Amino acid sequence: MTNSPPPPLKLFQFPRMFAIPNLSPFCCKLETWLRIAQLPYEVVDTPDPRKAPKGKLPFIEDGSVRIADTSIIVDYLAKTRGVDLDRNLAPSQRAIALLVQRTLEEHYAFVTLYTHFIRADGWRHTRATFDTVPTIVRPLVSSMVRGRMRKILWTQGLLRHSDEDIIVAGLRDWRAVLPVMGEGPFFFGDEPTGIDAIVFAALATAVLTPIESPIRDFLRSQPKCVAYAERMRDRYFPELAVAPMREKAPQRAA
Ligand SMILES: N[C@@H](CCC(=O)N[C@@H](CS)C(=O)NCC(=O)O)C(=O)O
Repeated sequence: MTNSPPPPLKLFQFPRMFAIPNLSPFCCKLETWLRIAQLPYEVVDTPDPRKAPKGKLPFIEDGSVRIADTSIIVDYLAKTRGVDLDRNLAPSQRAIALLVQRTLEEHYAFVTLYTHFIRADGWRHTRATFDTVPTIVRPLVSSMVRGRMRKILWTQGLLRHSDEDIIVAGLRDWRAVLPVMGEGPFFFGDEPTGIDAIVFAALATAVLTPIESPIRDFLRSQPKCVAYAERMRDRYFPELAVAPMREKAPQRAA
């Protein structure tokens, strides 16, 4: 009797847009983690998160089991597939990784929601997410989703602050994360670990998309950030690699 390999995991996430794995940092994180871990998966495009087990994307299906929340999924895959991307980290590195994760997922992710969905500069680009919705209902659907994001941000608290204060808070996150990030190629040096999926996801939606914000401007002014994001994308998502973005068109020789 031969043991056949388990069927590939199904990854339910928002459809891709722009030249990044996913505009949602959590979907981008999980798909990047799966690629670093070299676990086979199939993507199921899921534009509406309301039917997800916890009402949020991404989630995975493993045979008859559905699991939601990226951190819980990573723990599940560590147990069931024996993959631990952090196995070689020292206790102090594990502590740094958790602090960076909390900064980016429990605070900065809300700033991203704000810059992408609420600020006019960002929304101008993000609204293209709804281009696949039939034209007749598109304005209704996009304003419903934007309204839901506004409600999430108000309940969370961020939206009670001024635009300037929210931007300052987001910049502060990066000013805390960047000094603990190594010079590469990965966050902790030569080997990728779980935190790379998280940092790449947070950076990609800012520096590798056209979605404007003062935070994007700051991150794009840091050569380390752009190089890291492009390197991660080229390595794990070669199908999405494009020519490096330039802030200004190259000058012609006189
Ligand atoms: N803690 C969750 C967060 C997932 C999450 O916030 N997903 C967002 C997209 S980035 C979502 O589905 N939002 C839709 C909504 O709240 O309506 C995880 O790690 O998976």
